[in-house]
Amino acid sequence: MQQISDDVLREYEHLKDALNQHNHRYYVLDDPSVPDSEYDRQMRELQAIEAQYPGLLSEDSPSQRVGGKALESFTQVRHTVAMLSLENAFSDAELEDFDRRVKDRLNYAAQKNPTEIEFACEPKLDGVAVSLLYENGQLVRGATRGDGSVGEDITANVRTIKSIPLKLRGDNIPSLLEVRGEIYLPRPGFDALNAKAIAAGEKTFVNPRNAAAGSLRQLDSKITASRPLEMCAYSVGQFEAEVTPDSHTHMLETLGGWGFKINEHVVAVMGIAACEDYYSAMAERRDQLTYDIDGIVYKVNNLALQQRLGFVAKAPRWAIARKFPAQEEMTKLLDVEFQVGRTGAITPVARLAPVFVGGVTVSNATLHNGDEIKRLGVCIGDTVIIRRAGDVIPQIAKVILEKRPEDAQQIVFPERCPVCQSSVKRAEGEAVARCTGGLFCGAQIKEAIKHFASRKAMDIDGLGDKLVELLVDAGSIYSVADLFELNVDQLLGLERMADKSATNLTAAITASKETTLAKFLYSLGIREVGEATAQTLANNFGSLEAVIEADAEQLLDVDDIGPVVAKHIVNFFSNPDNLSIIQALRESGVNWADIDQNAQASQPLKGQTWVLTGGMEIMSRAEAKDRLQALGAKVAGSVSAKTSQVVAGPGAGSKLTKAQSLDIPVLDEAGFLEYLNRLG
Ligand code: 5U1
Repeated sequence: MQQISDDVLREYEHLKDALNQHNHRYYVLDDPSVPDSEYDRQMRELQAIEAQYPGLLSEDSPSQRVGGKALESFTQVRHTVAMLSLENAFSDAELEDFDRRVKDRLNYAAQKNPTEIEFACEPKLDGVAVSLLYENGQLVRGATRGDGSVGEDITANVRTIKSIPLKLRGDNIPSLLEVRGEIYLPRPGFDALNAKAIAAGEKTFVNPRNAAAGSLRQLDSKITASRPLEMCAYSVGQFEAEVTPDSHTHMLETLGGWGFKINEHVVAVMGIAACEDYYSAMAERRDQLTYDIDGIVYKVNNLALQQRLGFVAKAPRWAIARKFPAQEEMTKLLDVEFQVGRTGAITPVARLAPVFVGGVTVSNATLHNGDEIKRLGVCIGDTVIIRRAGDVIPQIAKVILEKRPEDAQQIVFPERCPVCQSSVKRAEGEAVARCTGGLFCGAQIKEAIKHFASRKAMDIDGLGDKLVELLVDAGSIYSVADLFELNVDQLLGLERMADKSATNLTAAITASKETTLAKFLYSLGIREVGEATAQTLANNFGSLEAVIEADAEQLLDVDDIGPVVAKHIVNFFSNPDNLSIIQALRESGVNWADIDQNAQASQPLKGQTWVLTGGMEIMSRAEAKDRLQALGAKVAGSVSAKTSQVVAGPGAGSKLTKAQSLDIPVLDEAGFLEYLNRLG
């Protein structure tokens, strides 16, 4: 037996605890406590000790998250407490029936002062149900649901999921605990996994649920370890403990204390009407979540009442799932059109038989590029699965080959621009094919003008997409500079343009001449130069002349500007056509105040990241963002431990809750305005 000194043992236990704590903060609380480099250093130290003293290695060591030897097959597991499924409700009326059944069964009508039932409401994550068994705080088994009575042993795989505690934390650790929950793949992880599969020429997953299920079904747990799966706990099976929570929400809090991730949107409400409000609120937020949910689960919150209600067949009488509209549906690909964008990019767009998916009727889906058409192997006439999840545009996730009709047609990518007939070229290493027509291409001209006039660019009120198309088609404008030459008579010649609208539009065009350097740079539509990069350029160079004169080296010196962006900027300003349009714009009176470079040096919010959430009543959100960026701050869309400050207005939701849980300072709008005033 190898001798191990007390010092080594102490250090080993200390490293294990510290790494478990970092994992918990990072994967469960979303609040990293140390930089990755420090985590890696401690992990290497732990592994060095384990290599030197193999006898020390235990299954709850954080080093064991990487996966082990591949299995031959999965063994079966019998669930001591059956894993139940849920009854579904598809309407408010069905939900109200559920409430009535619960009340009838509990004999509510006979009570003197019948109150409403308290329900726990929680999102129904779209993943794979699992059971995790802990004996004296140690994870000893992970199993799939299977048929509810018998599942498969996936212990080696669940060990690799970092939000699953290998050892319970905190006090009052139960002697036996079986936690039930959902293993799921957040959408960013799903997108990255599919992007990797596409790059490697492999098959992609249709949706995050299939990807999570496929990842858990791996006999080689190293593959599971490479997938960014997460797990949220939502109930318990076997339970022998000294603590006895009296409600479902209290049970979830207890599980959270033992180290499990609990969904951030769980709430308890009184009565079924409040459940319906919760459903509507979550349906609105569904697109903003970073993971797929397919409904809301309602549970009678009081555990004693749950017990009284019991089960029917395989479902509890005390719970129900109210489903959301499906995010995937089948439809037919009727045709493919090729659209030409502002930069000449040619995008194939699928025209579909209209289908209701993800809460809206969809009749178009992007096919991205020629590679995507090949990868999907899709033909016109095919039956396809459309997926619409989150804010993203609908996608064709899969072709159902068995349903391919005999007259299905191959999709041929055009060699000439469908608008101007110029040749179509694909630069080496790029997936996108582009029209080479530049400003001779009517489509590129229209898109460039639409972008120029858009709200975040020159913000020309009343100049919508349709009007731009009419103006270009009528030959009234050929470039953005022509906008400033437009007169009321020209506008009145257009379809359905009345006197008042024409006068308003010319006034709006004149008003847009007063702008900022950042907005002007953004409005030029330089490839890869979005709002944030335009602001960075304005902040760093101070004047348009300085940006035009900057060479690649000077651009690369600026934070956040990489070689590709620098190349596009240099190319844009070395094109004489672009320079003459800029000159014409300035001669028409487009102007801004250059940024004082000395003031730049003291940008008081440089290095800070701010998040704006909820409504704003005095200042618009766009204005608030501009002000913050001008003061040097980054404005981010989500709250993390790196956020410096949150501004929360009425209706702020999960971002505010997260900021509070991370102790990030929060200002309301009045406080924010006062703060800006103080900065001057
Ligand atoms: N959020 C949540 N999902 N889900 C699924 N809670 C929940 N509860 C379930 C299931 C099958 O079952 C319990 C009611 C036991």
